[in-house]
Amino acid sequence: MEGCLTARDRVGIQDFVLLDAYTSESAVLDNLRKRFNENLIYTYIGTLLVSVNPYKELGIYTKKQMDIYMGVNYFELPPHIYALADNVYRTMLTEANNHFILISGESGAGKTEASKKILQFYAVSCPSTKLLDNVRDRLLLSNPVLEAFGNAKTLKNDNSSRFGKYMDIQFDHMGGAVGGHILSYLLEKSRVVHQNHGERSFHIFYQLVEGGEEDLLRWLGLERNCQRYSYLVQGECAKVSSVNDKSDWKTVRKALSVIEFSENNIESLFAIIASVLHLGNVTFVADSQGYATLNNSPEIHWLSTLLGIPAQVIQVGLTHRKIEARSEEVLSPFTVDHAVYARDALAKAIYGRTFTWLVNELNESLENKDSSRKTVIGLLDIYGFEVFSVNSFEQFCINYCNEKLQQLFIQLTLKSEQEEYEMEGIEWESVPYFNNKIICDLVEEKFKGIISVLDEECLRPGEATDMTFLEKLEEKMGGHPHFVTHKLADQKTRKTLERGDFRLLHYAGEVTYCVVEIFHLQVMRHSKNAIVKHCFPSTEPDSKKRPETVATQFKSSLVGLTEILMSKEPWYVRCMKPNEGKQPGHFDDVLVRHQVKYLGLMEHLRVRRAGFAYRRRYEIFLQRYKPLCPDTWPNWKGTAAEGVECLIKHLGYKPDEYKMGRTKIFIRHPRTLFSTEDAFEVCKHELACVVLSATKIE
Ligand code: AOV
Ligand code: MG
Repeated sequence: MEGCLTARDRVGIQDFVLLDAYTSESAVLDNLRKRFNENLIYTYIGTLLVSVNPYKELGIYTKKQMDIYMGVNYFELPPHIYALADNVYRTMLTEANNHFILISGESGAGKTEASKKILQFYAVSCPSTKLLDNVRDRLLLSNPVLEAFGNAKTLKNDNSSRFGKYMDIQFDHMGGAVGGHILSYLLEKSRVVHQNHGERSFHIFYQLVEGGEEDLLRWLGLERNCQRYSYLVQGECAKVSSVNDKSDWKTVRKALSVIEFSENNIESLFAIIASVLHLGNVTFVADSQGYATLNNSPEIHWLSTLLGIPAQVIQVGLTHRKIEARSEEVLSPFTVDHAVYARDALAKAIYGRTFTWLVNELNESLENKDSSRKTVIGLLDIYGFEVFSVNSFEQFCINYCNEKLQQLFIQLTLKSEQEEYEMEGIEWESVPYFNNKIICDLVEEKFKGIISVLDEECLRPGEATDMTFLEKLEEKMGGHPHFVTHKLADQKTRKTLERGDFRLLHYAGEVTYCVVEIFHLQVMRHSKNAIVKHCFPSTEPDSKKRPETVATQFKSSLVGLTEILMSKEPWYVRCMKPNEGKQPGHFDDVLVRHQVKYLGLMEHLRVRRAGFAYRRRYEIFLQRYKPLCPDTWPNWKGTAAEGVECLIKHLGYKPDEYKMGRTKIFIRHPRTLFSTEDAFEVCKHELACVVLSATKIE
């Protein structure tokens, strides 16, 4: 009977670490389900926040809620993304160091929403002055702009991020948000020219066509009809019920003004966006020799006007390849197929470079010119793990990126945590876990990994084909437990694999990649395009340098990202999807259980439950809390460890609440530290009063 249930039975527990019964996967799942059914989407594992996408507005992101969570100890209120944001912020201020929040989970799990909630929380809770408010507005408005240009509807998510984003929010020593910096990772450019059924291109195109002012559209030569543009109708779903392109257009337009994009820049930006649409409508016919020719169509006129390039250059550029032979340039005509390919490559290049330019402009606008010391909170919101029926180069990169972040999570939590206990001489029964390093290595290892093989094959143009690439992979990866192809598979698996595929067993599930797609894209990329040169003269890469494949560039950028993250204190939000149908109120046990498994939540919970939530070096702990004990205040004569021992005896810590390591004290529950911290605040206040009255007497 519902009435007989205790509150805990009904709503579950809010931190998996604190209760004894919650160690089995089923119990964790039960708890998540109970809470989800009560609209409680957040649960803690210590300081890690688990979030289950509710797919509906819950009314829990109001200003009132923000006020409630501001400056309150983490575990005193029900779990919330605001509690995490506030905790990170206050830790940053007290310890004066840098932090990052890693938001992970598969496509549609709620990462981007979580990152926006965190940013909004800081916008409201940080100190406010006229200057700071200006920075705040820019930080907030960078989101709709980036989403318009970098997000799109996919089968998994109506607002799917098609680029990786890492954003630093910079704070001054008073906690004011004074600036920001955005790093973007590999935009899925292929979406500009091709979308799978049920998917769209980037939002901005539809926003412009649906919402753009009459004058603007006339100036750009566009009609208010998405169906007119070949690049917008590949997925046959230009309209999405959950997306309002018209009102989003207004938001983006306004955001661009607040961020102080000049009218000139805004005009150029939309001229380029429109030119991509015109480009998509350019068609070719074969002449008597089978070479591509162009009718002098209106598209060429518009391209020439909008990009400021003579029509003649465009016509030649779209139908010929330029070959450099002994300092001479020779034109070689394209076949129709090649011309179509070159046209699409041009559209992708134009869009990709515009996106890079946009991020640079945003960064300029967010830059904090003051050179005084700052601390930062980094927000990492990338594209989530995804599997489609056909998986191409983009999925390969996206899933590799997720693999790397899972590895980082493992290194920073499961691995280093357990190693630290050992190093500190704390008795510890180690918790086994699946280490996905083996899959990262399979992809990225020097000379042996998939990316290496791809590079090697790309350097043999003419000789190498997608099939020689696959054969090389089979040769090098044969027998690897996470790699399989038609040839390598056992009989049962073989039936599920095409000859031109390879399958990776990722930490989050199996994905079958199409070799043709991956290989073709890499090889063709090196063909230079004269029109792009015209549009972006100064950004052409140094032609003397050996060209790098996109995969290698991406690998290097992920190494860079890992370095950035490793230098900061980590916090985690693990997002989960309750069902595949984007439905509110439906909790699919099998799907959630799968995520609990691969996200490593059980292992994390086991380590957390057996371990210690907080640790501090003896010197730091003693320095901060010594006023709480007459024996350690103002100066302690012995070693720091002895001082801490004396101090915590005085504070009445029970033996099972802490352990003394070689260099640090380990505290089991955060609440122990919180009560010490509260006592410290009272003591600080009393000390301040004493000092104040002493100065008054003087
Ligand atoms: P993602 O970032 O994790 O996917 P999003 O953050 O875009 O996923 O979330 C997908 C959709 O789920 C959103 O557009 C909302 O409709 C809904 N949603 C997510 N979080 C919440 C929440 N806390 N409250 C209400 N609705 C929510 V991807 O970018 O595809 O990996 O590449
Ligand atoms: Mg996203």
